[in-house]
Amino acid sequence: MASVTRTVPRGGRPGAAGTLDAVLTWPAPQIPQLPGQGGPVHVRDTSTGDLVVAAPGPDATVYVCGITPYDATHMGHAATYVAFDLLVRGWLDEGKRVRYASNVTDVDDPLLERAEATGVDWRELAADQTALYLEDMTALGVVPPDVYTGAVEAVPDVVKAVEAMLAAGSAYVVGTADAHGQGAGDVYADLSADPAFGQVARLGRAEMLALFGERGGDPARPGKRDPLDPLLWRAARPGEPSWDGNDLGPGRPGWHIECAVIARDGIGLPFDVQGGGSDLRFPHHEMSTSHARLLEAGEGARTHVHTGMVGLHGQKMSKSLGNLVLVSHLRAEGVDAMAVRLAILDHHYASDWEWTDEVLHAAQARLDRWRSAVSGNGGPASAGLLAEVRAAVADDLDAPRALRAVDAWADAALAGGPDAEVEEGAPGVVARAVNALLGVRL
Ligand code: 5CA
Ligand code: ZN
Repeated sequence: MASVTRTVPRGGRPGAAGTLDAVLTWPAPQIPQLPGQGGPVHVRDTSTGDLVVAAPGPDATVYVCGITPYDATHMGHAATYVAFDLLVRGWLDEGKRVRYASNVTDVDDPLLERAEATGVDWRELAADQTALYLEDMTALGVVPPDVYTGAVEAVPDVVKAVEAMLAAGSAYVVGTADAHGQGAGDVYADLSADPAFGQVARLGRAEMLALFGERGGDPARPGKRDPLDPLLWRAARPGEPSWDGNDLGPGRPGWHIECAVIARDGIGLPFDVQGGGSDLRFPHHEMSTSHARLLEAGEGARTHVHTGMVGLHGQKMSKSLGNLVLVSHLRAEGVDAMAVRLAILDHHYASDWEWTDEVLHAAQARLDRWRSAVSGNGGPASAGLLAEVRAAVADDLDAPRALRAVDAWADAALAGGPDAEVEEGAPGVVARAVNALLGVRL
């Protein structure tokens, strides 16, 4: 069994090797109090296309898929986490008790391949990149998850879940040459055990097969009952990290079961919203929702919400392509993280968009303008603006609409003039609203 050490101290840089500080999180931003309360937050459910109330009950639960820490944090990641941060802020403004869980995929093929290619220990790579990510999220003012678990920490619970699926007949073993010990093989989920499979992405079979092959699946693996059946437990191979799998034999967890188990243990099943980028719709969320249904013989996420892809030079920004703009690089260049956040918020979360220098310059100019608009003691009335920003966030997290409203208020504030109506204290209310609801500190 590989010895598992991780060295990410709370909110800081990796410490001396050999110490496991498993409390992965970052400092919570202060969320100012606002007068009144927001209405119910609606989001677009990507499985049905309908606009739905994001959390119908008094508690609001969300699981957002976290990073695979081999190159963090590019603008696509940042946009995705800022989008779900608006959901959390909208819910808090609505008066919900929010429970937010997320993961770090700190054992997976892409991470191990990058570590191998660069000659860095995979644990060190994961710890370094996770630490950078924590700093980036802190700088961007993202509200941290309440439950934040690495795949490594989740291994014992994944093992139990896979054993239960085997016992229930919803999983099976495919033998491997290298496997030894009791399990003696890789374990796959049997998708035919889940009649609801396919309802998240609603794709045809050919498209599912193609995407499964492109995004980490193994449709050509001999011995599977269905080419789409996803891996739950990978038996140990020489040179790969592995953990005690109890009856499964030594190995490591599959990707989709990791998120199903961390969500179940962190916020319980079913939960309100499963979030991530649109690249996770299939197979990842289709599979993890299917696993969740089989684990509890019920429901996984009630609603799926997916962010659009941020591109650079006409292609999806991705670690594998290497066309990245990193938040940490911008920060190192002295770019204000609040300008980065405003650049993201200038796009509706569900649309695909391109990162350009122009986008950032426009955001910097807007930030300067807003800051001067709130610098006085008095300004145009604040109540209408507060209501409009609240309504925009509640309406499928429509950040661009909220930005236009603040722009209009700032224009009026800066125009001033002898006939201008001046409400004492309005700039303070506006600054607090922009901070609490949009996460932009002025
Ligand atoms: N660890 C898995 C999820 S369990 C993973 O997909 N990690 S990731 O590092 O590749 O991506 C982290 C999050 O950022 C995911 O929600 C992913 O959908 C999102 N993401 C990745 N690239 C982009 C992009 N170019 N634009 C928008 N979101 C992106
Ligand atoms: Zn995930």
